[in-house]
Amino acid sequence: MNLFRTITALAPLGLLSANLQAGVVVLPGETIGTVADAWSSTNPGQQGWYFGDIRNSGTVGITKTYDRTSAAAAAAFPGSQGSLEFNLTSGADKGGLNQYFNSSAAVAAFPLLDLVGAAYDWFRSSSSTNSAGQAPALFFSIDTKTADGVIGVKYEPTYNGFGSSLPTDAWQTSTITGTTNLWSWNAPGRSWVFNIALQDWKTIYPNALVTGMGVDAGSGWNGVFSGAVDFITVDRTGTANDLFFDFQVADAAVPEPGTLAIWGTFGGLGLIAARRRRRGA
Ligand SMILES: [Ca+2]
Ligand SMILES: [Ca+2]
Repeated sequence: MNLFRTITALAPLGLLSANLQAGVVVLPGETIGTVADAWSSTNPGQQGWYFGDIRNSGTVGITKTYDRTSAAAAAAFPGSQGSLEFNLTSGADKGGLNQYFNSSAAVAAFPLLDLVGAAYDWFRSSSSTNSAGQAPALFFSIDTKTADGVIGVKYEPTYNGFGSSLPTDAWQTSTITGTTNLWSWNAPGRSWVFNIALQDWKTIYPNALVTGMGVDAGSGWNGVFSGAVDFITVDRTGTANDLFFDFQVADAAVPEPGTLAIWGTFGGLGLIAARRRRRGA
């Protein structure tokens, strides 16, 4: 777990960036999108991601503890493993991985109306002692372009068919579509409402821009949580603008900070379908 502590210790963004960028690999073999989206091929960096809102003893890092490796990653980098691991020691802990979409970022802000959906895989270890309905969530930051300002909307499995006792010790896929509920913690007049779907937010804020996204866990949770996230997909209008991120440690050797890798690349929704086909096989 030295790697984990190292990542935690890098919390000041500058250090984190420097170390992550040193080992970044752009995952070849998957579909690269339009030129506008192909930033990863010329500016691999950390793919726009940064660790955010890590509180108290919470730790978040790209580790091999809960491996999730796409077929393309396995083919391109034999032996590589990894996912984004979360470890929270108490209800006061929190941790996340975020990125902003803006004109200077890896991905530019885009109209909410162009957000078709998203998907991510998450893992809850049975060693977790927090509420059985809690797992890492996926959220979007939205500039409403109204007096309501910037809000956040969040997907949580428990509010979308996974119930109050989530599966443990096995990777799960959550898929967000137009009818998926996304709750907001700060939308004026609509916060802490759990039945507002993505398509409803588009109706409420038709001129809004999606200005960022992230995955997070904790804050207000009780007990210990151990789990992970991987395979984040964002489905945008058209087939060339979709995003896919596979968090990997670059090689099979014990990694040092300089070898940390975060892989991001772009593919169509075919990736989701392909994954499902493979799982179903
Ligand atoms: Ca699409
Ligand atoms: Ca991975």
